[in-house]
Amino acid sequence: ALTHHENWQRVWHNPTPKPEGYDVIIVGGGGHGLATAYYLAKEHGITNVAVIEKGYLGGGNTARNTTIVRSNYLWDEAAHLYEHSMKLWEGLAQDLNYNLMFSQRGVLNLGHTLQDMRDIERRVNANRLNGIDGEVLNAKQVQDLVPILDCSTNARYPVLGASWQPRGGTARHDAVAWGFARAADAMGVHLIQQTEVTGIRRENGAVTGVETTRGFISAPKVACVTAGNSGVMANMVGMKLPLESHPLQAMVSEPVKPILDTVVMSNHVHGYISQSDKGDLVIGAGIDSYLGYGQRGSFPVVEETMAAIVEMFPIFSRVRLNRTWGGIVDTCPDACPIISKTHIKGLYFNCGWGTGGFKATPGSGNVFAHTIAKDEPHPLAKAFNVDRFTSGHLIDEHGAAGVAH
Ligand code: FAD
Ligand code: PYC
Repeated sequence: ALTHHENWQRVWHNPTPKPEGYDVIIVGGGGHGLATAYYLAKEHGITNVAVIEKGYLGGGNTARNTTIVRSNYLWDEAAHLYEHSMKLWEGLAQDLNYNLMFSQRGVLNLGHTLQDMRDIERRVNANRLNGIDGEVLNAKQVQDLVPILDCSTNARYPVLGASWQPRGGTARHDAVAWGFARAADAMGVHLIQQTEVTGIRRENGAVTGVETTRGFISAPKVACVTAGNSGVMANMVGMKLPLESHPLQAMVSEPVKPILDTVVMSNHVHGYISQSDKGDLVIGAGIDSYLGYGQRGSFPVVEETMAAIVEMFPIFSRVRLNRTWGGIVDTCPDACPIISKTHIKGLYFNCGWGTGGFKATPGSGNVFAHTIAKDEPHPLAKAFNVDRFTSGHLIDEHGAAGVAH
């Protein structure tokens, strides 16, 4: 059908890099990099910006995630950051004039043991004290919300209850990248695809630009937003970031009629599932435990994930799986991101979002743009400075991470 649609208007330009350079170069054209460019232009009036992407826009983890959006993190610092993002999500489609298919269908985090339920109660209480919506549900309330979930007492890991964030949900991941890209491009940002950054040039302790597969491009500020490749970027300037890069897999089934109208996550049995508007069951796995940069994972993890999903939803045992894929996630020791200046003047990192950064896309871009524009951390980003790994002020969010690692 597409063959008859010729001469479509480009949604963004395809510029060649400016010989005179830019005020800011953003390395990485995923959701976070594009959001950063958008807020730099929109909120700080900085439009002489290039986003340099080695592949295509949004082709990294942005296009590979299971699209779950929520803000129910335990500690104040993280809760405020993710809730800032949630508030931006709530107006983002209008702001970008782009249908992001943002759907606040609610997110359930299931509890299968007494300790799970204690942790859920603690986190929901903390969320409510921070003004974030959340409820503790018992097994009957969970069953009422999701009739097809096996809540029987003879399940191998019976459901004892759940946390419920009604404002949580899903969004169309590609649309998020495309919406930010189109809006940034319209304000003059250069989106430079198929161009890999291979080095970061410095003089007298300050950044002067980046080496790329299309030659040198100059800028006094370089911001790396490269997810699973952030360790590689840091190596270019002899820095070691406390990051591990792991494969994380997801999969979709064949499309089926509407059957699941909320998001169900279980860290204990370990699987999470929602249904896309197209009808596919969107299913996510735990990380593959080995380190690597290949955007694929191992088969046993797929098998274990399917076992977990069928354990919770016996009704899905005969649904056929259509596709599986992997992304490379950058995990930090405290399961929180790094949003930071560095000891090199003009060099910034935004990474370490690991298994959970999709939900943070607008908030991350918003606070990172401030950090770059003002050369000082946004108040919500302060606690996520890389210095916390030497000061010891870690923010342990392993309990709230959607994926155990
Ligand atoms: P990316 O989208 O990966 O963008 C980084 C970009 O940098 C890439 O496009 C890459 O090509 C580019 N790049 C790297 N090196 C270079 C270089 N040298 N030169 C130029 N460009 C370069 N999060 C949630 O909140 N909810 C979820 O449900 C969820 N599910 C997930 C499921 C899976 C399977 C995976 C893999 C991740 C999931 N996540 C989830 C995490 C989420 O996807 C990421 O945290 C988030 O998308 C990161 O966005 P980003 O823009 O930083 O990274
Ligand atoms: O962080 O909510 C999350 C998540 C869900 C699936 C992967 N990450």
